[in-house]
Formats: sequence, C-alpha cells, structure tokens
Amino acid sequence: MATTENEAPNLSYSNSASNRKESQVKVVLGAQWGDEGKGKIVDLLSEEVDVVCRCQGGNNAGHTVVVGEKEYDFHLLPSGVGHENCKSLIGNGTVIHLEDLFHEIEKNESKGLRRISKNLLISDRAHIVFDLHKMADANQEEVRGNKSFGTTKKGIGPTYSSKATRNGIRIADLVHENFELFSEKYRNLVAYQTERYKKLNVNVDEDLKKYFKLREKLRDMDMVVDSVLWLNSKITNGSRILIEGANAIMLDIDFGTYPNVTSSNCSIGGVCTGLGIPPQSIGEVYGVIKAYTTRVGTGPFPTEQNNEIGNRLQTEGKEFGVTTGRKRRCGWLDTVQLRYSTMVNGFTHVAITKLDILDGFDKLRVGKSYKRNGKTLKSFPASCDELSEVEVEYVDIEGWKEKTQDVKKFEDLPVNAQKYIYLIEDLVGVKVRWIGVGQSRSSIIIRD
Ligand code: 2SA
Ligand code: GDP
Ligand code: MG
Repeated sequence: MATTENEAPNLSYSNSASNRKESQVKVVLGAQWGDEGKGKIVDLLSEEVDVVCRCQGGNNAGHTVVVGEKEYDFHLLPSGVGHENCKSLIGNGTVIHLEDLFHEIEKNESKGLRRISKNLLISDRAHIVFDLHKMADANQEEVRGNKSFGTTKKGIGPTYSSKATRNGIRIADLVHENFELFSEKYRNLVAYQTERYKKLNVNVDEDLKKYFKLREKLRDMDMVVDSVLWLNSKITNGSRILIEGANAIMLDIDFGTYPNVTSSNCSIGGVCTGLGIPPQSIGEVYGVIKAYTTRVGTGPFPTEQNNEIGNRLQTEGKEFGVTTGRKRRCGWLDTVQLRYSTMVNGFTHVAITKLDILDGFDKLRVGKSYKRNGKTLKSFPASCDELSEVEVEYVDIEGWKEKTQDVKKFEDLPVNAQKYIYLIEDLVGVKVRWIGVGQSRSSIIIRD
C-alpha cells in the first residue's frame, strides 16, 4: 500500500549528491518509461570518454543517434560506438542474441561506422538469448491475451528467467574449447523449455551447427573478455568510463510498475551488478527526462492524455518504438514519478530532451502530486492497481509560441520555456544541465 499524508512521515527527495566533483565514471539513466533520448546524450558525452558500456537489457532497447543527415538506431551496441577512439563494452548484466548483434554491427558498419567490431568487447558472463527464448516470449504474450505486457518479443524476459532458474547459458560456455559442454547445456535448456512451452519448435542438431559457427566467429573476432577484470583495470589506469542504462526506472524489475516492466534492473543498481564495479567508483549519475512523458507497452500511466493533446505529442514528437515501430502512449510530465526516480537513482544532474516538441502549446501541465481516496500520496505506489486509480494534481503554466530548435543559449529560450525548466528543477529538486531542442547532436543547450 502506498502511504498517505495521515499515515507516514514524508520521504526526503533531496539530492545530497549534487555537489560532487566531476569524476571518471559517469552513468546515463532513463528517468521515466524509456525513450527519453538517452542515445543522444550518450553520443554527446562519448566524445570525451575512453570506454562506453551497456550494463543490462538486450536488444529490446532502441537508442537513436542523429549525426548530420544520418540517423542510427542502436539496440545492444552502446550509443557511443560512433566515436572511433572509444572502446565499447557489452557487460555481464546484458542478454545477447548473437545473430542479432552481428546483424546490428554489420548494418552500422555498412552505414559508415567502420570500427565497431574492432572497438567492441563483450562479457564472458553475459547470458545468451536463444531463438527459443524469443518463441517463449511471444507464446507468453499470446497466453496473457488482453493482459499482455506488450513486450518487444526479443526474448528478454525468458532469458533472464533462465538466468534465475540457473539453466541459462553464458558466452563463456559457448567459447569454451570443449563444445560438447555447451551442447549438453543447450540440450538441457531445450528439454526444460519444451516441457514448459508446448509450442516451441526447436531443431537441436541444426541449432548446434549454427552455434558452432557463431562460436568460431566470436573466437576469430577476439571480442570476448573477462569484462569484470578488464573494466576494473581501466578504472585503475585512469580511463574515463561512460555507462549507458537501457530502458528506464519505471520499467525496472524492482522499482518499476511491476509486473508491467522489463526483466532487468534499469536503475542505478543495475550498473554495479551489470558490470562488476564498486559503487564508490561511480561519480555523476545523469538522468534523462523527456519534456513530457511517453510509454510503450501496457501498464498504468497517470498523466497519460488519451485525447488530442496525447495525439499531438505523439505526432509532433514522432513517438514510435525504435525496435518495434509501435506508437508510444503520450502524456504530461509527471514530477511525482520523477522525484521517485531521482530518489532511487541519486541523479546529480538531468538532461531535458524534446523541449522543442512543446513549442506552440497554449498551456502546459505538469503533474505535481497524486491523490487517492481524497488523500495525497506521500510515496510512489508499489501496486499497479493503486497507481491506476490515482488522480493527478497539476501545475498549469503558459506555453510559448516561438520555435526553440535553433536556440543555443538558455537565456535565448522564450521566457515561458525558461520558466518550464525552472519549474522542473523546483519540483524534482535536481539541476538541469542539458536541454534538447532537436534531434541532431548539435541541437542542445548546455548549462554550467
Ligand atoms: P521486454 O521486451 O520484455 O523488455 O518488454 C517489457 C516492457 O518493457 C517495455 N520496453 C520498452 N519501453 C520503451 N522503449 C523500449 N525500447 C524500444 C524503443 C521499444 C519499441 O526504443 O522504442 O520499439 O517498442 C522498450 N523495450 C522494452 C515494453 O514495451 C514492455 O512494456
Ligand atoms: P532512448 O531509448 O532514450 O535512446 O530514446 P529513443 O531513441 O528511443 O527515442 C528518442 C527520440 O527522440 C529519438 O527519435 C531521438 O532522435 C529524438 N530526440 C532526442 N532528443 C531530442 C530533442 O531534444 N528534440 C527532438 N525533437 N527529438 C529528440
Ligand atoms: Mg528507446
């Protein structure tokens, strides 16, 4: 049960970490339900780092980077792969469908990012997503019917399930010199999964031939490492590290709107478990916030606008899933959710993206509190049933008519746009360092 004004002391949302000095290891996390524009911020920050890492999730994620005329979509590759002097690492907490990963590498190398495979390392502890996991994902969704989660059907949930059941198979098992050990593990996994999912269609002999080839390819490319040792050595030798969270806190398996979540920890904890680095090595934690809210997939969304405002945000924001092409649900900014996100993640600064999409609105609304049964909630509800019953209380502010896309300095933003940013800082309690005013790398206002 979420606590109410009458029952419990208020939780402190103050952010004591915001006075830290810049440091060697920085993290970028989604502060809402994903698709905040993390890819763009990671690309921007990758210019000044030596290593960029993914720590959780798989190719369910879809991160967009726009450079000049070219648009790239990254799914499992870290969004910094376009920077040739930067190594990239796919960490132990991720789940990897190898054929999809090779396809993603080849697609982007043919678009001109020629050094991806040379710069890429993958963790020997990462779990493998098999086609049977994708089939199980689709099958589970079908069985759930109108209670489905709207997954990306990339096999993410079933692969993390195998990991927790302890019959999952890791990259280290595949590249081991004795392929028979891998084959035995695979047969066990198939036996277990076909028992659970009657509709699975698996040809073990064909699959083993395919995995033997993928293993040879991985060994030839020399990209598998003990990533825990590798990354900690990089930290020791003073390299600058950037970590990209995929998805976002509201999809986190512990802190999100469970069960309408993904199957990994997309908040700060996933950085340590997904890379094997100690918490005290982490410095800045940057949250990425879209200037409004979107969600793809099912589940409660208190500030959703199922009306012409939502349609306008969806159309002008071009809100379509980067992995599945689905339309995203849209609504007003929700600072109750953002205070919760800031409390869990300890954001030192945030980036606000897509401010330009709000150009031309007469009035803007910002969710400031939730009420249920006439009482103001003091904490973010754990129960989705409770969350779907809250009534949002809003602050209304005037919009602006001017276009913000070419603005480079905060002082040059329309006054009401500046007020919108100050309102967010005030309600969320964290400093806004970047403001996105367009898709491209250069459409960004940087504040000190
Ligand atoms: P899954 O596939 O098991 O992780 O799905 C579980 C829930 O997590 C949501 N989810 C996402 N939400 C936002 N963006 C994601 N990535 C793509 C994008 C989404 C797309 O960048 O646009 O293309 O549809 C993402 N991945 C997973 C998902 O909708 C389920 O609610
Ligand atoms: P991610 O998953 O957080 O990396 O975000 P996605 O790539 O899924 O979705 C964000 C979308 O917004 C992409 O199409 C980006 O190119 C776009 N985008 C990012 N920042 C801005 C911005 O400031 N303005 C506009 N108009 N688009 C942006
Ligand atoms: Mg995305």
